[in-house]
Amino acid sequence: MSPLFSTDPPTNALVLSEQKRQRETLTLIASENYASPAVLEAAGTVYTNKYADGVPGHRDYPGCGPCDEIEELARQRLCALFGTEYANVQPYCGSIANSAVFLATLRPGDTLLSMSVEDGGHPTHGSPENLSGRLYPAVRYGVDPASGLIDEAEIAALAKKERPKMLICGASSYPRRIDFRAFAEIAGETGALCLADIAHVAGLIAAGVYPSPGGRIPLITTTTHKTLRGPRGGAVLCDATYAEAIDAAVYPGLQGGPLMHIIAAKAVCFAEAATAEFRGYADQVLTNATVLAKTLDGEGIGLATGGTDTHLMIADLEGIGLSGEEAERALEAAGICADRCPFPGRNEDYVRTSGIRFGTPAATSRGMGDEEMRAIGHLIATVLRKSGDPTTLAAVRAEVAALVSHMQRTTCVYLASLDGRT
Ligand code: DSN
Repeated sequence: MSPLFSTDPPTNALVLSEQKRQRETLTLIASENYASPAVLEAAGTVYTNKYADGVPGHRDYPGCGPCDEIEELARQRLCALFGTEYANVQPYCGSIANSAVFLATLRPGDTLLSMSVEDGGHPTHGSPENLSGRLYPAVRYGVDPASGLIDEAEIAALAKKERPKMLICGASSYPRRIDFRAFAEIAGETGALCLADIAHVAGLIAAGVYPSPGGRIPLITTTTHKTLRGPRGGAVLCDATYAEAIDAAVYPGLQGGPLMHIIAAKAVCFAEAATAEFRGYADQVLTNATVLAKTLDGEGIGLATGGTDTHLMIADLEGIGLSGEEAERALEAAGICADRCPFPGRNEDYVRTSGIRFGTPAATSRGMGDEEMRAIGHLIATVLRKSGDPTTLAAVRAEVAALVSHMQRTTCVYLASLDGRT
């Protein structure tokens, strides 16, 4: 009997219930993944008991020797992974990492130039509903409505006109490569600071299958749990000149004590991401996305930009006559988790969208490859076409359950780490 079961049966039951959900359904949410058993183990260690406010060597509490060492290890591994001079691994999440960069480098009223949420950007890049947009007025760029692509010439013209203090690149729903070199040049020509938020593609960059902003863009933020496949959390990477200001912005600027157990898990994640096995994984994430996109295309389902060269794609629901919410609900009923999103270039909000986002990082962690992606593409098409037919949804759910159970037995070590719990 586990300690959790004997102490708190209701919570234990809910953990098992989430484990069952994760095992029996297919996750195509582009920002989700499965942390490895080693990452989960590190996240559950006694480091959770320790206060270590400050940075290694300069803490506000005694007894921080092992904390200093584990944080230094994580920092150095992260710098090596992305080729940057400095890193702060304390941010609790990506939003805090972005806020730390703003706090370290901007004053309230300074303007941002960033991608609009409607076209795939992130709310913490200056949306009016987010603190970032309240403190730092944002001018937004989008994608070309016809091609769905970021238009660097348009951004250069906007930057020249608006003279923002900071230019941000990075997105939550953009299926193509971001030209970090072009963003660095625009920032250089217009005197703007440049921030690359690589939360979505960090694992792909670490594996060398996606271009890196390292060495070009002086301020980089990321999360650690998406393609990077670590614990939930954030980090800032930067040139050494920003190190002190970033540290002070994270603590005491925005946070209290760092989550040392999560920093330990980040250290494990950064070591895993430096392996040949991880490079193979990232390569397969991209192959799987291409195969899934081609299958959807073959089924007559349109995709933003016509496809993908990342881990994600955005399907167009307009021709099918479904809203994003309706598609999301039907897919969930069929055992497939994918999230609705505004279709780029249509100026939609989240109330009624005509896009749905599919990503392959989690499915690839379960050992799925080309064959499974083709099968999944056909199942998605069936669900979208017959979303109102409960019999079809139940039949697809059974097929999905069989597929994920097969993968579970044959390849996936990730969800297996929870086996044996009662
Ligand atoms: N919420 C994340 C996503 O789903 O893309 C971004 O932070």
